[in-house]
Amino acid sequence: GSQNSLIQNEKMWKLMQSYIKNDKETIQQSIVNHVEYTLAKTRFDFSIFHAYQAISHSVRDRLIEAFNDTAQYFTHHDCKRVYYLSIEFLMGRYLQNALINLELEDNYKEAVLELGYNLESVYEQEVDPALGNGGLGRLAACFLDSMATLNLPAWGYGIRYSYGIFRQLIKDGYQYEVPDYWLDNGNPWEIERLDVNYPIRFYGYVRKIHENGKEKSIWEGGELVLARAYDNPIPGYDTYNTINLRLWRSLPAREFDFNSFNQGDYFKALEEREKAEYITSVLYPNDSNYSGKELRLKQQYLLVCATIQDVIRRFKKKKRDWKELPEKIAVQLNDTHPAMAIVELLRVLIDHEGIEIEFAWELVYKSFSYTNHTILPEALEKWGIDLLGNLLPRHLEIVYIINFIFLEKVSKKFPNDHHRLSSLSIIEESNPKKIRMANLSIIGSHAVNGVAEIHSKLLTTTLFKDFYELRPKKFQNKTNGVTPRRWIRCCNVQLAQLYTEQLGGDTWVTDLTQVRCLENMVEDPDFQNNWQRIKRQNKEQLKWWVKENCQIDINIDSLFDVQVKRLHEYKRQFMNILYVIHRYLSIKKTPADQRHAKFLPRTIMFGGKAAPGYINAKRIIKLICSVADKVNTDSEIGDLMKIVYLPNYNVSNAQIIIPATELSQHISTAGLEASGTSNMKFVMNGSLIIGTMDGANVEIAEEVGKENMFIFGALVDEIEGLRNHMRNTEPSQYFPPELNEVLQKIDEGFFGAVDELRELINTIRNRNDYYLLGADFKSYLEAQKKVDECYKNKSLWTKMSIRNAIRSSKFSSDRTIQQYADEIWGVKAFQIPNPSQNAR
Ligand code: CR1
Repeated sequence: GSQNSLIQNEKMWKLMQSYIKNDKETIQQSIVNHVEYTLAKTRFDFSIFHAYQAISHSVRDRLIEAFNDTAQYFTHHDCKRVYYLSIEFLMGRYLQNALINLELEDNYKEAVLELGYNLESVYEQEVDPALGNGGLGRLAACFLDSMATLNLPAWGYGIRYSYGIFRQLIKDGYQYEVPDYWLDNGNPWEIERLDVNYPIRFYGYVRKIHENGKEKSIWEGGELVLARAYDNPIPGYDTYNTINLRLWRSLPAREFDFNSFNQGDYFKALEEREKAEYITSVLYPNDSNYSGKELRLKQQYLLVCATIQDVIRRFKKKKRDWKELPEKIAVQLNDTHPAMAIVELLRVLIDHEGIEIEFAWELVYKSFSYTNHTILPEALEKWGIDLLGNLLPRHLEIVYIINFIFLEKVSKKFPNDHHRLSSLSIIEESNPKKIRMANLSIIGSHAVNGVAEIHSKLLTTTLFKDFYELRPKKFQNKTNGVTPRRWIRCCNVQLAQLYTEQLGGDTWVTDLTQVRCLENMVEDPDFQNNWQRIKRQNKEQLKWWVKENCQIDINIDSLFDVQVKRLHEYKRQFMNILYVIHRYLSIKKTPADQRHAKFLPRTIMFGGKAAPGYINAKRIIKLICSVADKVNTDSEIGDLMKIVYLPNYNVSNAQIIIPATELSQHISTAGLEASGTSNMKFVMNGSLIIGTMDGANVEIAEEVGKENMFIFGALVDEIEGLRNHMRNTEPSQYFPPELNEVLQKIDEGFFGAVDELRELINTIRNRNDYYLLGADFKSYLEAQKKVDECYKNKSLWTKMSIRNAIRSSKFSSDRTIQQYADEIWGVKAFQIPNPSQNAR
């Protein structure tokens, strides 16, 4: 732990009171100082990457001033704090976002230009910090931006993985995974806290002793490692507040292994120590899929244990009663991955602080709340009791105690209802027995929420029905959102400019509802022209990116049709490509001289990573690439149709792809996509949606109007019936003829790779079409037809696009976070005064 001694020296303290100025000369001097003293560069070995490093260090200095002031201010006001615990934070690049939030982009642009650099090219030098898989991790990142901007006393806690999500290469139509050692060139955005290290224990045993007639539990033995803090400043927009994302890295504990040492095995001793570093070395690359690996549980516990020590140390800084704990802290669990925090806090309170269990339990569940992100059964975490009891023996005991107390209460309310008891129990009575992390999270929290209306509703009627009947008021909805800073202001600079001009200022960046005022511009021809011009420029940029990264020339006048997201069967990229094949075959059947009249040119783009072990997802990539090969080289097709697999989809290329998209696909089987968040980003950037009534699409339709979208497919209440129908129907009768034709072509080897593509189509044939591609295919075709019709009418399309964008303000994560703050956390804003230059 750190020692809290003061800076006593007056001279030193006085010198620390001044702020760095932000005029051009001072910025230039600070950059040059970093070139000379931080990087130690000379005239003869200096690249644009070094310029990026120096510029980032100069921005970092400014961030740190605000960061330190904010932390002090929160401490001084003793505010209630929010701790957002997440196993993933998918941050994306920092530099541009930091400059925009600090409102220093123009100053730096000018300063850097005179030093010979174009700021935009400098941005491109940054690696994309990708410590997350997809929506869940990116949501956590958007939330941090909103918490900072809303001046909330909040901190994020996560893991500093040495390897982020793998880099995806596409070769011969197959995905290859390359390790992402993102720290290779250093990371100017973090502050390593050499003095913040917490011990973390694994394995060992529980010893019982008796003191004053009471039994005490002591967990000891096993292995110790250290968790070290790395702080990442998160600046708010239009505020001086800068909050913290604290990431933990594992290190060997300081005690030397004297046993091996005394036996003379020095190298063995060092080898043992190395193992400790391995714990936080790699992010598990599964999205919505539970893998059950011990190392993953170690990661989760390391995050939880270090965080709870940090939180308690901060709480105890002031002398106060334990009963104040829930008035001073709110801990949000981003899914069940950090759920052991519930048990860990209880353990510390009863075993270390000597608090009675009933009272301690009350403090715990009042402090915690839990967000569920999926109802997919394969994603639900259930740890075998052998594995858990071996790694965390005391925690297993405590889980049994919590469960016992809880079930006692339930059986008073519902006597003899064994079925109910076994579904509510934390323990699944399977062989071997398992700990259900979702049940633990619900029982240990005062609030539980889903991430879109339809999803929250499904939680209370299906997955968590029994819990809902027990405590209906515990269950809430918090529809997801995305930050307009990164997803409009940074990624679509021209659209942002248009908004600022039209609205006479840029306060829309923190109050997105203002863009609704542009409703009266929808019919304005000048406004429409500007809108089209901006979309076209964004399309140019993507065209260039595709040329650079895929060596494919795409038609700027074609409809840019995009599906980018993790590869998953429930997301139905498969259905998309099957439709593309149908379209291709239809073009081929049409006489050459009629093709251009009958078909609209389209560029269909896919992107997204498959989990390395997810065979079917990889087969879908192969199918897309095989079809792309065939179609793109078919001289009869020309630029009527191009298919592109955009490699290595991540936050920084999303910032290029999304503003350039005209149609985006969100076509999951109803009920399976909890929310989706890219749908919100696309809509904000004027893309139309083709999609099912699932997740946040439902609320997007409420906001922008169904007539401005292409909605199709079965509704959630129809799914069960359709699945039964599918299982009871002759396979040859089940698929519509258009789909049968497509499947037959694949089966014949028309696209090559026959063996694996046959395996793929067999996963939906033979009464096995779990995600109901067959049931939705027909209405998908009809929706696609409407897309073509609308796109032919350029002014209609433009108006629809404008309406989508200006009616999407609900989906700002500022709205989401304000609701969490008011309805779950009970925290208030604390805005620190903006210091006048040169005086603190
Ligand atoms: C959901 O699949 C949602 C994000 C963020 C994902 C997606 O629909 O938008 O969470 N779930 O809430 C997930 O990653 C582990 O579960």
